[in-house]
Amino acid sequence: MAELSRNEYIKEASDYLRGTLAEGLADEITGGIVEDDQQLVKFHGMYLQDDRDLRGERTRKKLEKAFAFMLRVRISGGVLTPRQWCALDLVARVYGNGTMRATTRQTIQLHGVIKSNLKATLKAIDEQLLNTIAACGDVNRNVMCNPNPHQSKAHAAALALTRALSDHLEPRTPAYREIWLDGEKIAGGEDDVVEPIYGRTYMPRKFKIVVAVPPSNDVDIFAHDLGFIAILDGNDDVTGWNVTVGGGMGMTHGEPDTYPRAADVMGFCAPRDAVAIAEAVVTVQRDWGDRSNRKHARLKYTIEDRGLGAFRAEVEKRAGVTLEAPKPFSFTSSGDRYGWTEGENGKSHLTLYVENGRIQDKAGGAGMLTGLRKIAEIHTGDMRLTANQNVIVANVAKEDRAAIEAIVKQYNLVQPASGLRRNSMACVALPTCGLALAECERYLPELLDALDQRLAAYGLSDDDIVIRMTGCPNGCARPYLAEIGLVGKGPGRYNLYLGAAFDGSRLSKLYAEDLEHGAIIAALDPLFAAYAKEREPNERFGAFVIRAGFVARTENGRDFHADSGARRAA
Ligand code: SRM
Ligand code: SF4
Repeated sequence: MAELSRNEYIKEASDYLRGTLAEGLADEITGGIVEDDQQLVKFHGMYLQDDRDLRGERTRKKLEKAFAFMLRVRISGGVLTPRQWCALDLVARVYGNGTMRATTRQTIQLHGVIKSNLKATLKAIDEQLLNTIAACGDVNRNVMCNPNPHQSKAHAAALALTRALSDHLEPRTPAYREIWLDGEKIAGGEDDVVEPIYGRTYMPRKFKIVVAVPPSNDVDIFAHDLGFIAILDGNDDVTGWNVTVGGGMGMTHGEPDTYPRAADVMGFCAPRDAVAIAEAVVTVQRDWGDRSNRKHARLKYTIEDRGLGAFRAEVEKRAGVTLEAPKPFSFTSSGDRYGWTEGENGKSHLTLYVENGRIQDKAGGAGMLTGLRKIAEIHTGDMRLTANQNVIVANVAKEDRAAIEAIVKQYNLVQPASGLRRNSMACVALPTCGLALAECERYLPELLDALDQRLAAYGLSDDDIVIRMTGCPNGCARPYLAEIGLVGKGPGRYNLYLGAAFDGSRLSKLYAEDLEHGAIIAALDPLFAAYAKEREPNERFGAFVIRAGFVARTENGRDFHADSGARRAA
């Protein structure tokens, strides 16, 4: 048997995720924590990071790196009360870097929290009945679901399942309360008592679940380890769930054994069986997943290696449920609906665009941080985070609408001008992400300015085209499911992927490598020109580039690295 990865030993020896975190927290000599604890702290929803903009200068001055922690809150389905919103906003301003980061998984990240402020931050979060447990680490992460409140009946069922899955699969170790909230120390215990689902070595790797309500695929169901697609009857009641397994984005440049994969639809289950199916999928992956090679440890590789049939049979056996054949469903888009929508419950909902998810006040620009706080201070409904890094002011009472509209105007919470920008996402990357190879969040707006000009020249400004960028191939903004995907290769250089489906159901393919700013525009410009001239009615950009022969179709993850081979002669 292959040697276990180092993380497996760290987990095994950690006494259910305690490690030496408490001691490390008390050590005032360094702003960091020891290496093994850096792995364990992820299970508590935190990453040790350093400001990469300051690395060179601090090394020259022989100073320790500018360490600070990133905290990720666990927010099932992305739903927060206005009070919780205000509390997170305050924590971000007092202990963080003064911004809130809406993530691609419907959570809020706080960056820049120094070690000595960690406990105070986590206490403030706990006071709002929120926590950061399992927001990162080899466990089930934040469970996502479609936040569209205008479909309230179906959404209510999706959110209820989301919360049930999140609660059921939350780690049970008392370590979090003990270390961060001065909880009582509860010693020892057998695996089946302390962690009945995970055991002491938890999952082989991160695990992600989403719930989608067609026709919206805004959670990108095919990008995740496990998914549930609501199957509705004529009254919008959920009759059951199609179960998807084996999606994932992460890959490494130059290593074709790693690849993004679109999830398979494994079967259909009744509403009462969904949690049991989820637990069985988790435990099969717990036992079958690769614990020696972390690059091969996601469920997508287990399914590739063992086959979907064998995996399904084991899940059915463990859950005591026979899955039915998948039911028909149809998605139309993976984006958000901006602006006001009217709900079935007589309330209104306002979806606001957040540039790359960064909620901040900009000098002379949009006052997103203050504006959203002002809204939350008077709002009686809820605040919802979308999987596209945007925010919905949901369930607005009729009498509050005018006041909220006035705040939107006052703080310039404007809607994006172009169809490309409406459908854009960028990951965090520099300066906080330790894995970034190129700029992302700080660069995409500039690139969009240039691309918008080209689109305007061809009369395409209003066309919805999905573009996503990441600073490395890990795929945090799900770029391989974007019609235009840009993936950091090195400083100022990106690989260009094309041909994914607008509804998120098909992966893209590599079109060109190592492009700098001018080369990206030069590569896309003729495609925009051809699209404007030659597209068929209602044909999406991702479909057009395949039909027109610019790029080959990707059937699944296995052929992702195959030569696109279809580039059209000029
Ligand atoms: Fe991610 C690692 C940020 C969603 C795939 N991701 C990281 C880290 C923690 C870097 C690290 O390990 O040191 C990044 C922290 C940056 C920072 O400074 O904040 C990071 N990931 C993010 C966020 C904040 C991107 C964003 O701009 O919104 C997203 C937070 C989600 C959340 O709230 O939980 C985020 N990451 C994703 C997604 C999208 C999704 O889940 O829908 C993916 C692709 C889906 C998937 O998991 O396959 C994703 N992140 C990764 C990977 C590659 C995993 C793999 O299987 O290979 C890594 C690297 C790793 O795990 O080793 C990673
Ligand atoms: Fe960092 Fe890469 Fe994820 Fe971007 S995609 S946040 S650069 S790990």
